[in-house]
Amino acid sequence: MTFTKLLKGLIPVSLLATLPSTAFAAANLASDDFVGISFWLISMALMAATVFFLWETQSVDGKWKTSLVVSGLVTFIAAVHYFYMRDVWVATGESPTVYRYIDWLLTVPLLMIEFFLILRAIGSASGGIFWRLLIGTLVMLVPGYLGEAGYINITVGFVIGMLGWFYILYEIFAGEAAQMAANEAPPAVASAYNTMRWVVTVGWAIYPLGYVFGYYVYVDDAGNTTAAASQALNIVYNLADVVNKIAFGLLIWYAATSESKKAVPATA
Ligand SMILES: *C/C=C(C)/C=C/C=C(C)/C=C/C1=C(C)CCCC1(C)C
Repeated sequence: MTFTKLLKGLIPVSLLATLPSTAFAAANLASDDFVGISFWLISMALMAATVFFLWETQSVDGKWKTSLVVSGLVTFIAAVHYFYMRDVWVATGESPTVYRYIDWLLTVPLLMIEFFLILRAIGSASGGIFWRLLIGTLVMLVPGYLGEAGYINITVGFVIGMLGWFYILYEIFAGEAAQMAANEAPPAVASAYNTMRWVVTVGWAIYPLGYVFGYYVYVDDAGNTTAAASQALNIVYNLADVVNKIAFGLLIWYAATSESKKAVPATA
């Protein structure tokens, strides 16, 4: 193993060493606390996925490396948040929404930019694709947060957020990104792109549905989400993140490794 290879392997390991300590959760997780257990399971899965994606950058062509690094950043950022959320949950029996939003504010734009990155790896994707996807995510998330945090009306925040999401869906199903994928993507990339946009449609629908259930359906007389609903919502969000962050990253990994394998060997 060469020195640079060793160095590359050390990067993910040293990143993980910076994870917050979690002594409180470790000492207090009850064996029937399924929300806590799901936080625990998913945090481990996210951490393992991070090592995997970063490690695999070594076996793909240069132009695919950025996509895999971004997948690894998404699971890394989420893993750290899950460590915090797990500890807060075990300590208080609550999971403040603000942690989800801080995570989303970083990971969702990165996930959207993956569409731009894989298109850039196969051709010359325009900067417009990048900006439209980025702005769409912010229009989706920021009003959602303002609504949940009480700065604006809950319904207004929800409606504007939905428009942001629809704007993203338009771009990846019918806009410039979709046209480029249809015209230029080789089969493995086209199939990954197609599955990725269905993840953004079906997998992502879980979060606005959670908003509807948590604020309109399962509310007590004071207008707060009931405890049972908030437990169920946390488990559902946690499982959703497995699909939307880990499986999404695996789709990119599939496109990247398939394309790298078929590359013509260098003459040397
Ligand atoms: C890894 C985390 C992901 C993929 C989170 C995605 C979050 C959303 C798709 C949130 C969507 C929302 C709307 C479409 C309307 C307003 C309320 C939100 C922010 C929950």
